[in-house]
Amino acid sequence: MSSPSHASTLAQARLYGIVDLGYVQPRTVVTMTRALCEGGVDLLQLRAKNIDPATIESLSREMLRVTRDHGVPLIINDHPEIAASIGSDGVHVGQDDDSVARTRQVVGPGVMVGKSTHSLPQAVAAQAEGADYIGFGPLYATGTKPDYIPVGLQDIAEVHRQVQVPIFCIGGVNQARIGEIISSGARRVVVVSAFLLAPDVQTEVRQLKAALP
Ligand code: TZP
Ligand code: MG
Repeated sequence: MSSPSHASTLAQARLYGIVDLGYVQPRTVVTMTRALCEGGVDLLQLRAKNIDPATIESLSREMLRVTRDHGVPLIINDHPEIAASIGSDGVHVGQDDDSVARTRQVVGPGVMVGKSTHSLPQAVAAQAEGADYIGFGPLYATGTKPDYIPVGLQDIAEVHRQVQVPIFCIGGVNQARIGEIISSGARRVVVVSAFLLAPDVQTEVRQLKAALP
C-alpha cells in the first residue's frame, strides 16, 4: 500500500472518471477535468494512448492544477515516470505493463498503484501483487476498449469476496445500467464515454453519483 492517506481516499472513493484522449481533444482537457471534478468524481485518470510522452506530461501538469484545487487524486495511465516527475497521486498499469512492484520502484512509496484486471484470477493476482486498487472489466462491450471480451456481471459478487482492495468495475458503465451493476454487487465504478460524450458532463456525473450506494 502506498500510504495511509491514499488508503483512506481509496476506501471512500466510489466514482472514478477518466479523461481519455480518444474522446477529448488536448485543448479541452482542462475544461473537461473541471467539469468532471465539479460533478463529483472521487478519482480522475489521464488515459492517453498513442500520444507522445512530452504531450502527456504537459497535459497531466495542467490537469493536476485543477484536480488539486478540487481535492481529487490524479492518476496517470501507463507512464510511471511521468507520474513521478509531475508528482501525481497515482499511476495505473495494465496486464501487459510492468509489475506493480517495478512500477512502485519508479514512483516511490507515496503514490498509489492501480491495475486493470479482466477476470477473477487476474483480480486475485493483482491483489497478491500489491495493487492499491483494481479495475475489473470490461463488464459490457465498449468502444473505449474494443478488443476486449466483456466479463459480464456474474463474477462481481465473487470478486468482492476474494479481493479486499477497492474494486472499480469498468466498461460500459452508464446511468441506464448502474442499477443492475450495483445489484450485482459492485460498490465502485469507472465511467469513461458516458461522461465524456454527455451533453452536460457535470450533470451526468452528479446523476450517476447519486445512483451509487
Ligand atoms: N478498461 C476496461 S473497460 C475500459 C478500460 C479502460 C474502458 C471503459 O470505458 P467506457 O467508455 O466507460 O466503456
Ligand atoms: Mg497500460
